[in-house]
Amino acid sequence: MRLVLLGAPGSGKGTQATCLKTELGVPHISTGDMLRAAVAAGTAMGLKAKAVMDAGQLVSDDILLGMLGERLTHDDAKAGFILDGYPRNLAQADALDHLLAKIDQPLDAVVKLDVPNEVIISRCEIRFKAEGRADDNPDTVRKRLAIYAEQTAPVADFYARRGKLQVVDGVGELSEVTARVKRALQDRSAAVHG
Ligand code: B4P
Repeated sequence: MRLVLLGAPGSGKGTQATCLKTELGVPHISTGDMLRAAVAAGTAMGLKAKAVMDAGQLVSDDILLGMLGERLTHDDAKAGFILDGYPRNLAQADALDHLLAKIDQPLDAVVKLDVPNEVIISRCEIRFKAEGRADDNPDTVRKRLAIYAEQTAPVADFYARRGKLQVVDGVGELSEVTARVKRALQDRSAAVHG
């Protein structure tokens, strides 16, 4: 299963990927986690990315594509993956298409988690108080939501035009949302395989 989870920052992509990865038997590849690991390791790329992330902006497409291309060569990704946080703009969506065509591993499904902005702001505020992630402070979350609306929302249309997009209500108990995503994947599989 090669799955992309789309959704605004704080919509629960990472949370749902963690719930789904064992069941689907594929790794959870989060570009946000990879960038935070690079920041924590103090690499040159991490230091460059930190300021951008703390300000709620997107890190450069070149850095992301290099990082993701390398990650997809790992053995565990041969069986598929749940991609969380990528693509975040149309250039990244295009780059992903080319990358996957080159390794002959097209996407099976794209699921978007739909969550209203006010719910997102309150979720991130809770995490900000608990974990102190700089990009979770309410002003930065609003900035991230604006960037999402401008740059990432068109990615959903990109996949809708290819007949790959499914939209799932991301509000509710974690297990409820997981069940909705699983149902969407089953529907998709039934539609493709009959
Ligand atoms: P991410 O790490 O991707 O952002 P995130 O806000 O953590 O998103 P996610 O949707 O995974 O939310 P989560 O499950 O954690 O990106 C961080 C930054 O990295 C970006 O701003 C950017 O700078 C950079 N970056 C990453 N990818 C990039 C790319 N491709 N290009 C350029 N830059 C990139 O959930 C959020 C909170 O809600 C959690 O506290 C969770 O517990 C809670 N929650 C989840 N589901 C819930 C539910 N059903 N009910 C109640 N609470 C819930």
